[in-house]
Amino acid sequence: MTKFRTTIGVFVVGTALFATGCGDDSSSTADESTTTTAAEAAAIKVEGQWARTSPANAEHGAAYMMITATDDDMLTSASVDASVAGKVEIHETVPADGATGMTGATGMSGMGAMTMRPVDGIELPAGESVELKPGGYHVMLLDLAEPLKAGDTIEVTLTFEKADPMTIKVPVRDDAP
Ligand SMILES: [Cu+2]
Repeated sequence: MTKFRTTIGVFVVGTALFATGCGDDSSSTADESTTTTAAEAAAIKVEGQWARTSPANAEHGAAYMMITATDDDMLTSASVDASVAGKVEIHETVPADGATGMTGATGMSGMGAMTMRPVDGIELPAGESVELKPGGYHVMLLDLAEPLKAGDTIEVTLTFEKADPMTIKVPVRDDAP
């Protein structure tokens, strides 16, 4: 009887120590401070953010928004949780054949082939609203964990040259709001 109790006690203590040692596991629940009140004092304002739905099997997605900085700043990077996408880049969309000078071909500049490329960042001149939109700058979500679906909301963390990083909630939509 005594020996039995001792065994139980050791087992419980051992379990408690093990749990403490692993306190930094991934089961942390999202805190409830999800309102946007913290943004009031920030030097950066983000509006109209949305992410485009991906067709089934799409590996990549994009997020758009309007960013206004009170002081000159620069959007230098963005990130999302690994459960959303494996990698995030800041992209700009440019004509695929932008370097060629097709002089004289007026009126035919409509739907040329477009491509996109990573940029080091996006300049945010003081007081000026800079728009990330389809066909222009965007936050590129690479290697999506699963396709983006309308009604979903993803969290995107924006990093700036001067302002503090901020995490915004980005609704997934079929079209621009
Ligand atoms: Cu892109």
